[in-house]
Amino acid sequence: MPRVLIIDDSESIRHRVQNTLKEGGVCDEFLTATNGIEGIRFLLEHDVDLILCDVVMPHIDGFKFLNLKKSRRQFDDVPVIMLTGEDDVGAKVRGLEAGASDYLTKPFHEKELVARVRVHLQNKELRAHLRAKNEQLEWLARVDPLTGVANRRHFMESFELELNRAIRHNRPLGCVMLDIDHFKRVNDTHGHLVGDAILVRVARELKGALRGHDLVGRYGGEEFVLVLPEVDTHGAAAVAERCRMIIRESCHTMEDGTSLNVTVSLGITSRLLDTEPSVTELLRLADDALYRAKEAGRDQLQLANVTKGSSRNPKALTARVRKSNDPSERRKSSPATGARSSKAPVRRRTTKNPTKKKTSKNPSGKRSKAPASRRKANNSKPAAPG
Ligand code: GH3
Ligand code: MG
Ligand code: MG
Repeated sequence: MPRVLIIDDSESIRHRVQNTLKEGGVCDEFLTATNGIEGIRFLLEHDVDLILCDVVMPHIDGFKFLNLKKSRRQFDDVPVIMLTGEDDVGAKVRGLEAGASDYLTKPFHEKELVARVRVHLQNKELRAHLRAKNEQLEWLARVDPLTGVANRRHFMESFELELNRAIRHNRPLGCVMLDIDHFKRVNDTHGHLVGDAILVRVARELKGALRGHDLVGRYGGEEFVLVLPEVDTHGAAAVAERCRMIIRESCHTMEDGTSLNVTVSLGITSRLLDTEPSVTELLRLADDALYRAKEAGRDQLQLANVTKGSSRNPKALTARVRKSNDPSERRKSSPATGARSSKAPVRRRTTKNPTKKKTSKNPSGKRSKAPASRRKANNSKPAAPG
């Protein structure tokens, strides 16, 4: 049952209001205060669903009470019905303008009091319901419902914000693109429900392996992207390697008790200091590196080939993206970081089946055209049931 706060300096009115509402069956819990200050104190100390407030009171009157209540946002949703004198139109208008939801003329009619209180309590409940629904919708608009990580749209927005921040403060920003190896086989062999459970587990492991301010987004069906603020390529490779090992070593136990492991391939890049890459460029670099990791045998990470150049012109960056001859970049590809340098000749991306268009996936698993995508590499290993 809702709780009502009655603020009135007249004891007889407080009693009458209380008895009327009790008999009317709209509420059975009451707090009574004799002035605005006492009323605010009760409001701070208790959960209150509705307030009935006299206008003329000693010390803090009804208007001052409304102003005090307005200064605390947490009370915005608690409706106030002002109790005004019969012909005091000015007080009614002033009360409504100061935030009251309604007014009731004294001496009030009992049925009217009950009816108005009931309506305002219902409205309050409806607003609370709407707010909860809105929060749920906002959550759904941001989160991938299967895995609980950011969906692609929200992830891209957050990535953009992080990249702008990194450029503004000239800080590094790591970016890792990760794709589960031979995931189609997992689905084909064990069914989509097992596939879904693996996706959930991989997402959980990624979140667990990262810091609170790192971003994880579901970029496609079985593709995730990590954005790592304050992390350079070397640091991103270390994070990626940790994720690779965690995922590779954890088992999914199936209904029959057997366990299933999956591996992932990862492409790593970062925003180099004094450059202004776009989100699309970083994703493309990470995607290219991921493609090389697939080609080189999967279950590994590869670093993007990128060097610094003039940073202002975004078109210039495309030209700057070339195979790095910088030995330090090559060092980063050494086994010490977990990355294997690909011995395979660098192939231009061509489809095995020329009719199969280059696409990437959305979280529903359906393919859609997108800038970052890759072909399947030739050297396939089965997802090892173990
Ligand atoms: P590769 O190692 O080259 O990445 O091979 P792959 O089999 O992982 O890649 P491919 O692109 O051939 O297949 C990806 C599969 O992921 C196909 C698709 O049905 C599956 N998939 C995408 N989204 C979902 C999902 O939400 N749930 C499940 N169970 N499967 C999904
Ligand atoms: Mg894929
Ligand atoms: Mg895959």
